[in-house]
Amino acid sequence: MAIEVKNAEFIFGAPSLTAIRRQPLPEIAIIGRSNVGKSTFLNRMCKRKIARVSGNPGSTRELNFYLVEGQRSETETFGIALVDMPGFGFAKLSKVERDQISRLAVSYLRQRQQIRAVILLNDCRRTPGEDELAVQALCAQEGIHCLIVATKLDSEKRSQHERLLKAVAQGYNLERGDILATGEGVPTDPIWQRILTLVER
Ligand SMILES: Nc1nc2c(ncn2[C@@H]2O[C@H](COP(=O)(O)OP(=O)(O)OP(=O)(O)O)[C@@H](O)[C@H]2O)c(=O)[nH]1
Ligand SMILES: [Mg+2]
Repeated sequence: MAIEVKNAEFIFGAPSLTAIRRQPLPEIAIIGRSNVGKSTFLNRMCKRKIARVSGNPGSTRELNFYLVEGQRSETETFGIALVDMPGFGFAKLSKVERDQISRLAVSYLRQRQQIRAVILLNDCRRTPGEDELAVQALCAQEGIHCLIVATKLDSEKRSQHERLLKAVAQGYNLERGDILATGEGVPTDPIWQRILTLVER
């Protein structure tokens, strides 16, 4: 049976570490460059428009927490929190603002007990930059699993997909099979399967 999302809703936004509320569910953080498709990814995973997708990059300055509940088999349910993080590398923000955002992200990743994994989104047409590699390194240092998901796959011809995904994987020093992809019309089930495996560890 395919994984089915039964309920998904915004629970709270946190502009600072102290504003992050207690909540009992395991958390999966969605992180990546501004405009990479984090909010779209969250909506696609939940099959609902719950996160705001903006044509205005850099508009998310908070950690936004979403409760996601569903059915993973006839008999088993699941509940997790997906955390939409502010995008990094947005050039139009001031250095002070960018530093604030990255401090918030780093301290959340370092200090939050129930974080189970990071989903690091990477445009399928780009190889990772310094910021993406810094997130991968931070996760390794903190012992947090970092799953790379290549975004906007639908914007490229099918004949190019494997070449692009191999290049993205290589940029992270990974194998093609280590990374997953998303885009319009790309099934979300393999990503859900991976997320639920990571939550169970
Ligand atoms: N073709 C295509 N476009 C996408 C996809 N995902 C996102 N986009 C477009 O990319 C732009 C940014 O999408 P968002 O989901 O808002 O990106 P974000 O990473 O949340 O951006 P910030 O919150 O500003 O960091 C929007 O114009 C989306 O429509 C995708 O899978 N395919
Ligand atoms: Mg967003």
